[in-house]
Amino acid sequence: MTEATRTWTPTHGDPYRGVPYRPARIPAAESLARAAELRERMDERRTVRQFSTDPVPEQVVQDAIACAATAPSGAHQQPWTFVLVKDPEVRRRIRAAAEEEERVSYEGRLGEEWLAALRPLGTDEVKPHLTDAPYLIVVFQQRHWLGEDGSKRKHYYVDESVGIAVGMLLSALHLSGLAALVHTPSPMRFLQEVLGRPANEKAFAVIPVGYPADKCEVPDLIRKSLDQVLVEI
Ligand code: IYR
Repeated sequence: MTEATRTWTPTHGDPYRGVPYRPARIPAAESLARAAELRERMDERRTVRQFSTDPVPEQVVQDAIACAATAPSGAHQQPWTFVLVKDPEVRRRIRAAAEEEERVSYEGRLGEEWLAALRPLGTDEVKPHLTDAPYLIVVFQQRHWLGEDGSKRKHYYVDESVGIAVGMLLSALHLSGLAALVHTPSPMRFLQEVLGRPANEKAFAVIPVGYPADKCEVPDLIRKSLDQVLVEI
């Protein structure tokens, strides 16, 4: 019998209550096959900066956000809000504000060392992806819980929690056949204003989502090999 759907409500100081967790064990051979397949598919993911304006099924994006929202989080506080921006006019406003900030950044605010690090990526202050991609997912981190009565409660490991959720979002989008880009305009304060988010939320990233443009190009990058990132002891 399936348990009736229960709705999350803010809790604090409740006693521990355990429930059985008995996922079926996958046979080793099946596990190996799945892992090898997943490794190959994940290696095909590329950050895309040239998007097609073609529409994508909204349900795919909604499902990917639902996947992201299953991420583990500090004290299970789930300190994230995903704003799905579909309105072209709002995307235009975000692009205009982001490009204004980026212009200042690329004209010197970043500094020579940072600009040199970015050179192989070919990025600049022009951000057509913010209006070409049919969706923007703007991820906000909730620095603390804000009750309707204005009461606050501290959130723990917010950066880590939201970072993990964004990783899961990118994986879900990629495995569902969509391209994405983690864009971090700096400063990002304007996003809170444009999207009317409450004071306890801080923008974490803007993620354009869609299909790559027909003429999409990506930088010729090389990933570190497994032995360059894995230390076995
Ligand atoms: N936020 C700027 C600059 C930028 C910074 C890093 I670190 C990147 O990996 C890519 C870009 C921009 O979006 O262009």
